[in-house]
Amino acid sequence: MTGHVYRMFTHAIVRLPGENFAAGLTTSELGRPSFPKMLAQHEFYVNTLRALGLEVIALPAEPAHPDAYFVEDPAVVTPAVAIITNPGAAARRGEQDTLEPVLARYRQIAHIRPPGTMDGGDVLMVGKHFFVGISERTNEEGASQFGRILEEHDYSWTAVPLGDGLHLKSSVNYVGADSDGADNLLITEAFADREVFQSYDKIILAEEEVYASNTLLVNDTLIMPKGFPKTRRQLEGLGKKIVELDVSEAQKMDGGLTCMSLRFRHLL
Ligand code: CIR
Repeated sequence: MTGHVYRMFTHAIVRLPGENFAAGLTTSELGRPSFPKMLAQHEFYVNTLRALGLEVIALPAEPAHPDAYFVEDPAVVTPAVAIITNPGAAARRGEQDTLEPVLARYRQIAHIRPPGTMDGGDVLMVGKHFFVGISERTNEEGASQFGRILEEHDYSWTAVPLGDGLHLKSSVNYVGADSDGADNLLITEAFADREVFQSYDKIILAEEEVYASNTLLVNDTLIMPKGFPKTRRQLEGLGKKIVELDVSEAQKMDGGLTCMSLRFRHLL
């Protein structure tokens, strides 16, 4: 299949982690995260986005919502519309309220309404097609509402029941077109056989490196978590610039690179 001309991002929204970020939801058993380390890693992340040419809008922490710096979950930004979600975890509902006015400066707004739930971490955009994970956070109703909004804007979509993992993007991410123009997915072995991903080229993660699935493509640079040498070698085959970032503290909170920003192109 032909590769998509990658739409360059011009902006990113991030939110500072709050002092109480360790009170967020997590299933990981990687130990208690450190706030100073988290802040330093977050700052490095923001500086990396800036170095790649993005204007970064940094929102203040939300003390009532310790997971709110994972801004990817309460909203999904497409070129045509920003969709404000109804986050799947009760503790995260409300994070979207302070994000909406910021996004309204850049996009028409649509909403996922209860009983629909959705986390943006379940939404993978590949060109004009969207894969939507059905997970503990995103229910069928949330996915259908999202699908109807997409269809109004001429996007297509496919539901992907998850089984394993927190979000769809914990297992599969788009890592761009290779030199032949083929679109590539970085994907876990468990997902690689799924019919829905059949038409893509796939880079299959080593079992011990599945966390590296959460690699972020920004303007033809791949930002990957630090310390996954096999995945790095695999990604080098795509011929893109690669930057490794230490996100150990976000990982302890079940988050990663894609979760900590909302990237988009400002359409003038
Ligand atoms: C949560 O459980 O909701 C947060 N601690 C982690 C969210 C990570 N977000 C993402 O993968 N998009």
